[in-house]
Amino acid sequence: DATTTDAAAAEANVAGAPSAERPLVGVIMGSDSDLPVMRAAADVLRRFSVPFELTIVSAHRTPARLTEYARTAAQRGLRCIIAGAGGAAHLPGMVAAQTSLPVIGVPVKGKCLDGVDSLYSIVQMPRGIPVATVAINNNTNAGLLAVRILGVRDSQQLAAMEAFLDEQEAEVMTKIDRLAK
Ligand code: RP5
Repeated sequence: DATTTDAAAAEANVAGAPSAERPLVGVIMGSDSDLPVMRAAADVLRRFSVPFELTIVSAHRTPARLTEYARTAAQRGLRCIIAGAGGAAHLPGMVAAQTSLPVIGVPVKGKCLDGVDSLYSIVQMPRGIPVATVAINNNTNAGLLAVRILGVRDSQQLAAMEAFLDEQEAEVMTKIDRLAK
């Protein structure tokens, strides 16, 4: 149907050419309407040459798919999962409940309540099932946190993250210099 076609087109657009390598990060979202916001995570992963997969998994509309995705994630080689959702955002928590991989939750800002509903749904996980929650719509930080998680076991990724921090600092220093002139 039209929704599926739109989602597939948008997904292909975000994911770019399929990676020949096995994905290390799973980027999932509750709906294709989250795609414009989730794009930033894909951009960061691409920048750090991290193989990733990107797809739609809805906690409410495709609960069986959610279980299948979460329960097979580790054995498929994923090292962490970025899960974005809006509204009553159960996706990250329900994924974290069914995998031992680290899960990064992205509260997506919907049409109501400025995204505070999503933020509270994701950040207020009960004891025992952690979800590392980033700021509302902050997929850049979700991507960067995923790279840092990979950096624990991958010295190249660690070095790439250190270079990124240096670059960021240099950019600010240039602006400070410019302002002083
Ligand atoms: C959530 O419901 C999705 O993550 C999305 O942010 C929100 C609205 O979904 P649509 O009605 O746009 O499909 O599950």
